[in-house]
Amino acid sequence: MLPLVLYDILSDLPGNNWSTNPAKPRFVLSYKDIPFVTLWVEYSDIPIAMKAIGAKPNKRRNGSDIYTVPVLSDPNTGALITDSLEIASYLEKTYPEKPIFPSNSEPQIRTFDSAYPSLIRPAIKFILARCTEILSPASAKFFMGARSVDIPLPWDATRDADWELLEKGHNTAYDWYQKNIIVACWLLTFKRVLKEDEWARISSWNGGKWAQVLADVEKECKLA
Ligand SMILES: N[C@@H](CCC(=O)N[C@@H](CS)C(=O)NCC(=O)O)C(=O)O
Repeated sequence: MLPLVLYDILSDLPGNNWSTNPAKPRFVLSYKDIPFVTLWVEYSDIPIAMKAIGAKPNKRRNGSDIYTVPVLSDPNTGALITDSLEIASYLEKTYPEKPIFPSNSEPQIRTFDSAYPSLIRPAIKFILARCTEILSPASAKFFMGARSVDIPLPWDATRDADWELLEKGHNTAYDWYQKNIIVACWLLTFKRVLKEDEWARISSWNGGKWAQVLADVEKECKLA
């Protein structure tokens, strides 16, 4: 099998590997033990480089075209795919071993993927400011131009309030994970059907997470 090629973004960090969207297919490729190489692209060169290889543009929120990474090229099939989740779907279909969407969870994962940025958006300015610090001057300038369309300048990396907002966003994300009703339904059965010491055993896993999940769902659903 020929190694697949992942297009990702260059940075000043040792080993690069910092950008959220390319991280998704990188995790998937690695998880599935699929051989791949990475081509690191300067942020400011993304449109030129992606056009040059014939990658499809992505869409901005207003419907206009934008060239983005990640892009994946698979020399084994000839596929050239734009967009992190489209790549994940392709990898799942083409290389089904070690599934990444168990129990038909792809729609749920896609929903989470599109909802998560709204949780951290109130705190995004200081993250964007930090990103400019790890890019080359040309890429930092390009990045500021591209991102300030949606998130207006100035970006300030020092506001304490942003830390609070980031933590608040993650508390919500944590809640989404904790209060998974399907998991809670199983936990309910375990609690009711298993012996007391057996349920205590499950309750002790992951720092008490599972008993807490059930308690939270019961409380939320007013069945406590
Ligand atoms: N929905 C796309 C978004 C990709 C995306 O926005 N990539 C950024 C880097 S993380 C990019 O290439 N931006 C180009 C630009 O801002 O001009 C995906 O999931 O791949």
